[in-house]
Amino acid sequence: MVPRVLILTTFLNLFISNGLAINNKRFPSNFLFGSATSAYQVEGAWNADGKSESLWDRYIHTTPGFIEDGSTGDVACNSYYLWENDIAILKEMGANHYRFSIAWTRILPTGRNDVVNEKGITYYKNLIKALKQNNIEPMVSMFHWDTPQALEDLGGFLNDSIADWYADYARVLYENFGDDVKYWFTFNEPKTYCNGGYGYAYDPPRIASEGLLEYVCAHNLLRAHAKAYRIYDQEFRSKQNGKMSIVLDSSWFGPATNSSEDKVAAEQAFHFELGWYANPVHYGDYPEVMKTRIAARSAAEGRNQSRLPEFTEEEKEQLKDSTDFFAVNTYTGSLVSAIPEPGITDPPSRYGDMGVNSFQPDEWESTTFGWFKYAPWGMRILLNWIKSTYGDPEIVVTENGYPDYGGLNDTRRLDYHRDYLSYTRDAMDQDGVKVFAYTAWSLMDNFEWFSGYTQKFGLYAVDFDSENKTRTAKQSALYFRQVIKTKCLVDQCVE
Ligand code: PNW
Repeated sequence: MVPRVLILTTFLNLFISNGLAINNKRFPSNFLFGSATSAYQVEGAWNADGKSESLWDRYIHTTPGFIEDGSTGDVACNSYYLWENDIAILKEMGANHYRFSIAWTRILPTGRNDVVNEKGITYYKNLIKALKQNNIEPMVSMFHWDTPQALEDLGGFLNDSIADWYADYARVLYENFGDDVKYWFTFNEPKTYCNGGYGYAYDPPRIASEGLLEYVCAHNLLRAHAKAYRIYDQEFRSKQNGKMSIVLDSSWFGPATNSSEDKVAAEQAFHFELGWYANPVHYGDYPEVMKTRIAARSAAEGRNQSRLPEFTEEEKEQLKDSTDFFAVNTYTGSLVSAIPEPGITDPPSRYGDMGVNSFQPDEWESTTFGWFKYAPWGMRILLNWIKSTYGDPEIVVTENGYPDYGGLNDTRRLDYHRDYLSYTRDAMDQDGVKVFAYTAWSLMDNFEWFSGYTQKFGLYAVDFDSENKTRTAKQSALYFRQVIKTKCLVDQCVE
């Protein structure tokens, strides 16, 4: 049961918002509101029923001090066993869709398609069927950072062959789940994955000699995406009628001043952060500014070729227009200023390549996360940038959410979702941006990567000490339920 006082404060909150006038125009009736999780963060059962080790399982079990509270995702929300409880809270909220991810290691324990693990298939089949029965549209991420360790042993995303391994995996997913899945995502947040997985800590001497391995990871991941997309297109789309995209994460970037230099700098930041992935999947290649800058800096470092890999003509063809809509995760933003050309460093850096300075002003409200300040007005900037740069695509916000240290009375999370939704509604209404879905990260508190269980993003709290990992609605969930029901952010909307 929901305490009365929570309900009361929820509604009082609708009127107060740090002076921001919340958009009172009702969302279109076919607009989708939903919530998201990912396999490693919620499932637990890390070695149950034929699942093999992922890179996260291996690293977390062998690297003390890696996670802030020394925890693991071994059990997490135990959703592998308690998925019906997840459906129950989605229903309670009235969610239109649920974005979750499939663990590659549950489906293909060797990483390759020589063995298909039927128990893994059954798990996701049950989940997908139950979602459909409850009118909750499954939005399925095929990969949310949990690479099979067997493939990581072969170099993971630094190995060109990952594109074929991934394509084989994708085919198994379409074959088994494709009849019921209308929204597919090949990858979640490649930028954050490639940086976290193959950034500086990975192998400094190798980075010094070969250049940034993040670029190599990105390159192979994009090749994998294109292959998976073409397989769907050629072999499955006509029967299954789904749509596919890749989930890209980006902050918004605004010029620090009105100077034309700072405006160019902000544009450059967008291209290096979002265009890096978005340009290839729309136009078949990296942004011009990345190609020129990295080539020039590579030459200045004395290399005889650019550190940014090149796509073959065939790959460019495959990549071009390889999404059916735009999927974006966003949490925060930065201001950007022009700076003198950064000096050449050894090893090279993405900061030097990007060649601008981005920062979050002190006066912006902080959250519990260092990288992340509360800056909702930028939602409109980000959505407009996507619209104008990528030919006015349909857009789904696949993640947006707010971290705190827990508690049911999560006023600031409620504000956050409402404020971001308000600017989303502004962008739709006033700028004609075609947003068709919004997904709150996360459905429930879960294993928050390096922060373990210290940082919470959930609309529902999870009692990790209880047998059933009891899920309880927070104030933000109650608000979200109201929004879903009324398609309205305030208590009275205009049509
Ligand atoms: C996303 N950053 O990751 C992920 O998709 C989720 O799995 C995660 O739980 C959520 O955001 C909250 O952290 C990001 O440092 C993590 O810029 C870090 C960054 C961006 C995205």
